Amino acid sequence: MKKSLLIALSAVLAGCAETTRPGEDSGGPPVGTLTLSRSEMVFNAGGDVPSDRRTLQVSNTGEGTLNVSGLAVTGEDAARFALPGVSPFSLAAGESRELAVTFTPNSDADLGPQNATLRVTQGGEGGSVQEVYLGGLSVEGQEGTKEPSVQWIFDTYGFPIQTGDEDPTTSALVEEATNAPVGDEVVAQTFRRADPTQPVTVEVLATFAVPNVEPVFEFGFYEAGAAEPSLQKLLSLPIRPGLNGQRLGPVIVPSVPGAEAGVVSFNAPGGTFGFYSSWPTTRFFEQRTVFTEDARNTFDALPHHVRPYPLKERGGAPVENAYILATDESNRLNDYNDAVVLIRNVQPAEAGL
Ligand SMILES: [Ca+2]
Ligand SMILES: [Ca+2]
Ligand SMILES: [Ca+2]
Repeated sequence: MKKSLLIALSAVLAGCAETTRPGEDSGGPPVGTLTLSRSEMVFNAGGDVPSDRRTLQVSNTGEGTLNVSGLAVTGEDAARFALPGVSPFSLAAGESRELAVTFTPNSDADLGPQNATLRVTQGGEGGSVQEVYLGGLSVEGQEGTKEPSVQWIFDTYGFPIQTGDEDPTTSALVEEATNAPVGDEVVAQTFRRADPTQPVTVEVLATFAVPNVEPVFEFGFYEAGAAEPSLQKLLSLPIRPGLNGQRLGPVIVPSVPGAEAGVVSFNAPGGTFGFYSSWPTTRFFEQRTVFTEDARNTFDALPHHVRPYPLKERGGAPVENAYILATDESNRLNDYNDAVVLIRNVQPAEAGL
């Protein structure tokens, strides 16, 4: 009785294994599916931070065993990136593993953006490969003129956008303060939602600001037109971990529900709106708020403190309805690297007040 039950069960199991599912080779056992948590990773190091370490999650979202047979960094600056202590490994169905990836610039000799590619190979010889873009920014140090230029920040992400900086090796975007657009910048001080059925998303690409006052900054939107704008906070940027206020891809604390992987979504108002950042530091100024609308930046006679750049993909193609806002929170250094924020699903509404 028991024996026949076992045989019957074995037959059922064998039947399952032999079932062909859509997308699988007929007749083979179920295979693992390699899923990576990100397709790009950015790093910055230099000054007080000799090396930067970030994590990549590797998951097996298939139904069989996943064999990760190769992890290789290739490209011109491959030697700056490493996966310490990692060798080929297997994951059972549904398992995942965090991999540490490090960026360690060589010396002051290679300041600036450095790029490589992480290739993750699944299976045996001729197995499928997935790639992760690696961008590392080697900085001279922290704060003041040791910070990187916005051009180097864009270059590290691989975005082929010209900021208009005549010398990307120095932190200042413009040598002389000006209200005029520079480089690929466009005139856009207020915005509308582009696709009204989709949310607007906000992602902090970088911040190089005063790093030791909590929070480094807050960021949000407001409906345009009111004399006293009602500020709607979307996120704040904590001073930790590490020097989070001097960082590419910093950690954020969302103020609204529905944030995923550092991207905050919100349902923008039907009319026009602007974006703001608030800076609590009293070291150089008193708790200032900086607006995309020049006319609201009454702290400066030259009030153009947010420069919008249309996003371009790594291959050079423009990305519709996506803009990077480069903000300068003071009128000391003209660096515009204090908050570099990517906004998607917006269109410029008007040139300004
Ligand atoms: Ca410069
Ligand atoms: Ca600044
Ligand atoms: Ca700065």
